[in-house]
Amino acid sequence: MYVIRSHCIGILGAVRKNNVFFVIYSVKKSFNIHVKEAGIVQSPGFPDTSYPPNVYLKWRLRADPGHRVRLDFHTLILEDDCQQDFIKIYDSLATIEPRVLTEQCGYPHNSLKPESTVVTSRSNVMTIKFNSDSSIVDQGFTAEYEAFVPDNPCPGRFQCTNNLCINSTLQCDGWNDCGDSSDEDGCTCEASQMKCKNGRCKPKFWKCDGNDDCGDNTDEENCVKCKPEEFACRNKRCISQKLKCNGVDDCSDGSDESKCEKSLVLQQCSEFTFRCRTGRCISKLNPECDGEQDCEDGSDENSCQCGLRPYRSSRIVGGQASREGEWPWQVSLHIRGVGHVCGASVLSNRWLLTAAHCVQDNGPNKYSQADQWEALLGLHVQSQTNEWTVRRNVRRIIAHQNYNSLTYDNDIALMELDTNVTLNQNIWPICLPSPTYDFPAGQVAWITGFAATILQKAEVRIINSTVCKTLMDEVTDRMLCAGVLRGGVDACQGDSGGPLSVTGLSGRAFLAGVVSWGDGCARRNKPGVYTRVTKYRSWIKENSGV
Ligand code: 4AZ
Repeated sequence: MYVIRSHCIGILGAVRKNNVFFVIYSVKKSFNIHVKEAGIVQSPGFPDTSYPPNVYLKWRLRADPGHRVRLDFHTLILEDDCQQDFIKIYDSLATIEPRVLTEQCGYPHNSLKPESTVVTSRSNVMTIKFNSDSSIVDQGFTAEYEAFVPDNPCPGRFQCTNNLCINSTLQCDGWNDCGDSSDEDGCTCEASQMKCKNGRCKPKFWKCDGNDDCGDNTDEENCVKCKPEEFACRNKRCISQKLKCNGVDDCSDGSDESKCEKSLVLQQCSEFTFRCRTGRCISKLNPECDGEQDCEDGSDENSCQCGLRPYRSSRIVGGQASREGEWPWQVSLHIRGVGHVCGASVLSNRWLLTAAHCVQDNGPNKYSQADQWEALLGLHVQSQTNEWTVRRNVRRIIAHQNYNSLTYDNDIALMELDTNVTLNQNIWPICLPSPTYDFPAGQVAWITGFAATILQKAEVRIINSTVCKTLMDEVTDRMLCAGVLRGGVDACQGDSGGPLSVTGLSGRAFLAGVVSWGDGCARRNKPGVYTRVTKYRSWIKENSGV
């Protein structure tokens, strides 16, 4: 829905000067549109590139007499300063201030799909004016317009309080489709739903999944069977709160001592403890590369040249396009003569990690052969290499021996480059989590990929495995689900093999998953499924030495 291609308008001249190519924009254009049914307006360049500086565009939308015009913004990513870059919407033909319906600028935080902004005219004419200044450029906007008859604004559909029309089946389904929640007010919950204290209905399987789905946290209350004065161990035992952080492993899995000031060296290891190189285990949760030495031998802080962006660039681009150098472990894997096919992550100056399904032969395509591949590291925009970009041939591909092409179990593969790369500000390894690293449900994670020309990023959340198993077919313990259950944000085909990055408390990024599979892309209640990297820590070490 977001990938609506636009033609580039407004290039007035291209000048070559000292071998630098300048494109000069200066545009003033008006469009007259007769609104019969629905259509789309969008800023030039959207969604692939930034909108140009110094544009002034005007769309005049005119519906038949007796109708009104409705404008629904799907994406809005403009400079955050309404003085310079803005959209103004007027009711009627003349763009005079008393006729202004609204002014829009800035962008909603970290969201690929902003809450809809709906504007309706009082007459049958609406004028949209878009201005941009000469300086910073953001991604732009896309808005859908339609004409309606005022006494029947949403024929066959549900009318939200904010005047948006939505499909009637979306009413009372637990999701805020209107943007103002009016489709979820006053609902009677179905058998498969639970009733929140605030009156909302939510799917029952969301109870106790670590996310506040109700909005008032009622779905997360009374989840643990421990009494209020008790502490819930990760192994499900209940112990007195008083025993927490008392220097004794009362849970016997270390979890009552895992988030304390001092880490404990434990008598016995468990699936929740960190194993130092000496073989002894410590109680601290996720101690690796957190800047503090917790193991006596310091092994929790060894091999920590990873996960921190070495330098940060200052260019600010809003929305889903990432900044240059923001994801220095992202790799674009190309098939010779074809181009980008899959993503991968940098593990070291010689090794990449990707998905096994990217490197399977497919009829005449011999994707399992190393000489078919080319790895592009430090890339920000496809087909635009610069001094930081490195192209390497692939020496060896090691796909997991137990990869199952039917279930996508063990969807993981290593790629060895033919020569080492020099790590730089745009090429940097991501940290590998130890087998017991905890990525709890509800934690924020980032997906990145080259599905569009500029490296895209999107914020998702780790999803509870039990919940995921009810939503997706055959999710094994070696898989991890992440996404936005409401839909609209997800990884997709060209992103396969790429990273699911999670930033730890230390600010370092850890590789939680490898983009693997899904039931379509960005569908409601169909999260993305990722290879759970913690399960492959020793396999990676044995096969690559990393
Ligand atoms: C794919 O075809 C693919 N929505 C990758 C990820 C997802 C779906 C499909 C997740 O490679």
